[in-house]
Amino acid sequence: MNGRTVMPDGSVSTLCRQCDMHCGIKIQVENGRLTKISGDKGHPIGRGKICPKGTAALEMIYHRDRILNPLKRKSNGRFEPIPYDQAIAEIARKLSNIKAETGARSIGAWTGEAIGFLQQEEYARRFIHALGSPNYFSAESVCYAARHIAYHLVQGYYPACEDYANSQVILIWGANLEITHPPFMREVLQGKKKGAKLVVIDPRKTKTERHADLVVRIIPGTDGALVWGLINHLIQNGKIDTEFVRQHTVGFDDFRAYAEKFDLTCVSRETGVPVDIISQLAELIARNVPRISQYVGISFEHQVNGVNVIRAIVSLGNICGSSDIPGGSPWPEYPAVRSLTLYDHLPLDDFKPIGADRFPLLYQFRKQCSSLMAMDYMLGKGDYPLRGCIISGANPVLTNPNAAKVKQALSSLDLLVVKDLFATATARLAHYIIPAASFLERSELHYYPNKNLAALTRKVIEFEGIRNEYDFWKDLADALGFGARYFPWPDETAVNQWIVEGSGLDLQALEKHTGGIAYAPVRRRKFAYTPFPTPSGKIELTTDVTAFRGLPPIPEYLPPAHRPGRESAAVFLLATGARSPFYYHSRYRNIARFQKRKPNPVVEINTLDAERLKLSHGEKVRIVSKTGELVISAKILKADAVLPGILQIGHGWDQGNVNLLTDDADVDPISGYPNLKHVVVSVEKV
Ligand SMILES: Nc1nc2c(c(=O)[nH]1)N[C@H]1C(S)=C(S)[C@@H](COP(=O)(O)OP(=O)(O)OC[C@H]3O[C@@H](n4cnc5c(=O)[nH]c(N)nc54)[C@H](O)[C@@H]3O)O[C@H]1N2
Ligand SMILES: Nc1nc2c(c(=O)[nH]1)N[C@H]1C(S)=C(S)[C@@H](COP(=O)(O)OP(=O)(O)OC[C@H]3O[C@@H](n4cnc5c(=O)[nH]c(N)nc54)[C@H](O)[C@@H]3O)O[C@H]1N2
Ligand code: SF4
Ligand SMILES: [Mo]
Repeated sequence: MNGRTVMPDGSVSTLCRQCDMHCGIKIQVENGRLTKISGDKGHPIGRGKICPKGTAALEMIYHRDRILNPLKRKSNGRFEPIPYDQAIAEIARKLSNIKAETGARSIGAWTGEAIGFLQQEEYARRFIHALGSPNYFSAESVCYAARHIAYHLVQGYYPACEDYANSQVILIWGANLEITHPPFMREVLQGKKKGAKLVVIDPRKTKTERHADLVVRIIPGTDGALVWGLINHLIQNGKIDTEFVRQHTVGFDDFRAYAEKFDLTCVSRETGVPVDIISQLAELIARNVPRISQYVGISFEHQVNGVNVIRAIVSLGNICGSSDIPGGSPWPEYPAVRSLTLYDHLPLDDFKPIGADRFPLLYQFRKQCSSLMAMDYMLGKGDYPLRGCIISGANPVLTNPNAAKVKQALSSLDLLVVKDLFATATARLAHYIIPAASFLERSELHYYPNKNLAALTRKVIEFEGIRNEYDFWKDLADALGFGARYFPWPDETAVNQWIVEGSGLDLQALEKHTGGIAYAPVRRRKFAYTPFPTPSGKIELTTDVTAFRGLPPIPEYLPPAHRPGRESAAVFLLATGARSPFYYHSRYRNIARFQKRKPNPVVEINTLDAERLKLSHGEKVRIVSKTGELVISAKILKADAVLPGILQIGHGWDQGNVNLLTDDADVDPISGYPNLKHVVVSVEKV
């Protein structure tokens, strides 16, 4: 391995970017090698703790399977190394041809979670936009944007992390923070130490549940009924913050009238949650208003009425008066840094961004094109052809729904370029694979908006010939003739300098203080002197924005189309993608010590269901959905670990891709997000 450290020997402080939490870490440099990684005790995020994924960073960068040379696929399907400059020249020529033949919008750029949501993705957006195409795709077609839309519809902002540490009741809706967001979980436990009660609402037992004071084992897809039941109970018992509601909300009369349908008995019938548990929960909230904080998990984005359920949950917090108060849901502030995107300079909205017609809010709020619809455009079923795509830091063959279609669509492209550290399932379909630089090979700005801190990840190592994200997009722009105009900065440090210029942030200071520098004092109750950033300036308990879908102003509850146990005994509801502590989507499957712990994908099934199917632990089952089928080993769970009739399979496995079963057409009408949590399947023993 030809890595060369760019720091002197000793201990270097920086941020972990093995996931989006950005915990502080320390890396030991010895004789030009990175030898050890550990948590940075002095950093406010992580406080010296590091999770299994974080510990794998060095194994990942020095991995023997890492791609160190650009590769080109030959007509016989094999890949062979080619010089980087030649690869860039060939890719640029092919992009020019596509642009000349069918227009720039026939080309898309796509980034994944590994790239993050700030400047790394902005390079891709800037490039594709400068080329003349509006088609930027990302993992945000299946993650985060739907929740962003929901929060924005109600209150105009997303509270990056609620104030769990000072809360009195913490509600975790369909999420497993202990595994998925360890630093948030630590704040939850801090809150618990000070007396907060923790409620976990999930059809399945999770690690997070171990800390719960109240567990709500709910029928999947019925959370909307529970939220409305709680809203009704609080209103009926006069437990809401009437003054806040009067001054700062719109739509309350209709909101209250709709809630009246949800008395606790009917909610219990709908959700399968015993009345006494619902009453305990309602009373717990009522006693502790307004210091209520909540976390809404990915399970809501991955269901067909997800945006509206999240809107109802956010509204619950708001009528309790927990917006932007200590112990509630903070309204975050961001530094006044510059954006690298070109939306204000080069409007391309008239070029029909893919998905902007069907899912206008995804485009309006996040400037995201629909990656699900991109597949149709690649297959010639769109308004115009999508013929070229550059993917960086994503693995859609394993992470997008309807994997067989994704594979077919990507294989049909005239040009597919994938920039990755490894020859992933997606990279293997590419015409060119470009080696990627990991987070330890670049420097980027990061913000912790719940603490008003800005921080910088530091470049600690470089590998000969591997270009980082900025350099790659700049090289391509140079080859296409628009580099000087749109990518004028010589390197990443110059970009960072440009981003912070005029914001009051100082790059050298950030470099020194990896624990972050405050960009503004933390202020709460901003609504007392600033209107909420919604059209009315108030919390919108009702909105006309969803009328484009023929939806009413209230975020109504929609009973799920299928319920476990209601149909034939062979029909199950499959939840996909519950996170494992070792893996991050498709990542880290090649880390040997993780493989030993969790070598294969499994389907989790309740022992009562297993008995009915005469199934033993480890036996193979065939799972069939409307979209496809999968043969997979069974892992039998205790009767109380999951509701009967519900299955769970993790995503990201090459040798058992659960997205062969998920459907790209079964979507939330507001966000366009796929149903990945409640897939109807049948099961048989093989
Ligand atoms: N280790 C690790 N950490 C990660 C990731 C990873 O891959 N690995 N991925 C990161 C990313 S990008 C994301 S989006 C987050 C996701 O983070 P979380 O939102 O915490 O995701 P999950 O762990 O899948 O937890 C979802 C839970 O929802 C439950 N659930 C399913 N359907 C329903 C329902 O109808 N109602 C309710 N109430 N619950 C339901 C499931 O049983 C499951 O326990 O994790 C992030 N962190
Ligand atoms: N069935 C089902 N599918 C799901 C989900 C689910 O719950 N169920 N969850 C969805 C969610 S929430 C998300 S966020 C998506 C995530 O979807 P993706 O973003 O496609 O997921 P990853 O597997 O994390 O892909 C990251 C890729 O980037 C590479 N990589 C790592 N570091 C770098 C880097 O520094 N630079 C570059 N260029 N590449 C790098 C990795 O090797 C990996 O191949 O998956 C979604 N898919
Ligand atoms: S939670 Fe783990 S992977 Fe994520 S930043 Fe922290 S140490 Fe790294
Ligand atoms: Mo995600």
